[in-house]
Amino acid sequence: MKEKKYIFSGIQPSGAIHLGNYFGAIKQWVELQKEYTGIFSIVDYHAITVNYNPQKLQRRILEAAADYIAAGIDPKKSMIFVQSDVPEHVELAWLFNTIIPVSELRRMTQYKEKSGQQQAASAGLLNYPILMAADILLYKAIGVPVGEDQIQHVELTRTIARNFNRKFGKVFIEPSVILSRGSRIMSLADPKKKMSKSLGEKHYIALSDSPKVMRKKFMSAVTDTGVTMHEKKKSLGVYNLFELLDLMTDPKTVAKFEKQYQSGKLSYKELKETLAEASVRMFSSFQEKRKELLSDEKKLRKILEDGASKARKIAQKTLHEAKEKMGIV
Ligand code: AQP
Repeated sequence: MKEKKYIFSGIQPSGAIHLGNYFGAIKQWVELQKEYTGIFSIVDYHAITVNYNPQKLQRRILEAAADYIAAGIDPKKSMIFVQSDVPEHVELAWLFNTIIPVSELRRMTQYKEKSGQQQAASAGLLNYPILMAADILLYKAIGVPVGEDQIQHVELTRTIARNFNRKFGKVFIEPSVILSRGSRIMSLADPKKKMSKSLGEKHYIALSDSPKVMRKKFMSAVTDTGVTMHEKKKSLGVYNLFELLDLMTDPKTVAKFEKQYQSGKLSYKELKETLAEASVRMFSSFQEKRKELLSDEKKLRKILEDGASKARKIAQKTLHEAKEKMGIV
């Protein structure tokens, strides 16, 4: 029998899913599930490593589940589950805590950036990449489809797998990063920064934003940042809008605006309107589907429970192997 190959990825239920999450992660999950068994988690234990609102967490989890499915993740082909429903993730993370030097964690870019925004960064924020390594390695996933910002964490995951296998015997597979075309979408309001939920509303387009909001956000997108992309000579803001144009429209439209740009006659208004219309069109059926899914909370919860029970079977087996090698069982 042909052995099943898993890919693993996740999104934090820390806010509305945006164009960065979509093009960097979810869009490629949908394509990859044709070839692999996808294991797609809603990583709530990651989301609580920074300040968050406990009253909103359950709603955000349900919304993320609806987002995954409405975007095209098929619960019959892939496992969709909430990370905290599979406690093996934290148990394996603890085992990994014992084999990774603190210095490796301190040099992580995400830790440096996020700890700078917190009054007192939690140990959870420092240990975030260990939990992420456990998320991936529990399933012996061969690939991790993520955005560019997560490359460093996947590399650390590979290091953890290698260190463990060398020290205790082979259990884990070193996974590869799978990157898509839109692996680094920048903020609309501050294109020097990556588009991110935590930056605030005006920085991102949520897939669930109303057409009115999408138009407003695109029309206010910053274009002149005074900083140019070295090779392309476009400012960071314009470069980012062209990236989105490439992802959301057709080659003819891109060529038209490139021509305008090259001749120094780019109409920012027309470019932004084209982008706004393209994103309204691209996510209109997604939004209908999402609304429908959210109207049946029980059904969504059942999908998450089923996903967790399938994932747990795999997770328990791997955790047992790791504990055996470590002399714990
Ligand atoms: N701007 C982006 N461009 C491309 N990919 C992106 N991803 C995130 N932002 C971009 C990818 O989306 C997946 C889920 O990431 P996450 O839930 O960890 O989100 P994040 O990176 O934490 O996103 P935010 O919006 O920045 O959340 P907050 O602000 O709460 O931390 C990952 O594969 C990520 O690479």
